[in-house]
Amino acid sequence: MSAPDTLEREQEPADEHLTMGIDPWEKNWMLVSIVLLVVFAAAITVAGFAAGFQLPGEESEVDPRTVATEGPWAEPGLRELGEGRYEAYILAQAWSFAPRELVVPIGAEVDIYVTSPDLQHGFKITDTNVNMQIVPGQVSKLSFTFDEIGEFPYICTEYCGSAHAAMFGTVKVVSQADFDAAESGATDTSEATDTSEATAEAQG
Ligand SMILES: [Cu+2]
Repeated sequence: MSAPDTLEREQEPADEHLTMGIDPWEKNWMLVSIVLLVVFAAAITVAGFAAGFQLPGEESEVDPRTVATEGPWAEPGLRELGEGRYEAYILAQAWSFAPRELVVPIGAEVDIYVTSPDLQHGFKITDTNVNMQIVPGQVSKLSFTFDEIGEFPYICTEYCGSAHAAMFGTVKVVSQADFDAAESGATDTSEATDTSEATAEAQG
């Protein structure tokens, strides 16, 4: 046996250690990679479906030049869709949110649509998992159910210029009675039926 022949043989793994021609170490790495892929897929599934984490959906594209004057963002705010269901249109612009305040009744399931006519912004509602990137020309949408009474500030989370820190607003989650009272107070102050007590409370 010549010397070069011996060297060549030592570099090859011994045939008895191979499974289907695969080195055991390589097989282990393949197994680890497959397990990791399964773990990642499970994590994304749990986050997306059980924990409600969603990417900002590209619901539709809008023209950033006209979005502030035409369409639903021309009159930003909350609109009722049905029993306990609402939609909120919010415009993020340098350096404010329109509207500044969103009053919702407890238990309200709100579809939140945010867009920007100018720069890239962020939209995060404190103490919730609502956290979106706002890009001009794109609509970012998330749904959230407000089931706790209180004030939840929303802020811009992407630096957008000198007054970025002044860019904030508040979601006020109130009782159904307070919400009804505020609504009827805004439209008809003379209304006094079964909500009269709540109305008096709200006005007092
Ligand atoms: Cu900002």
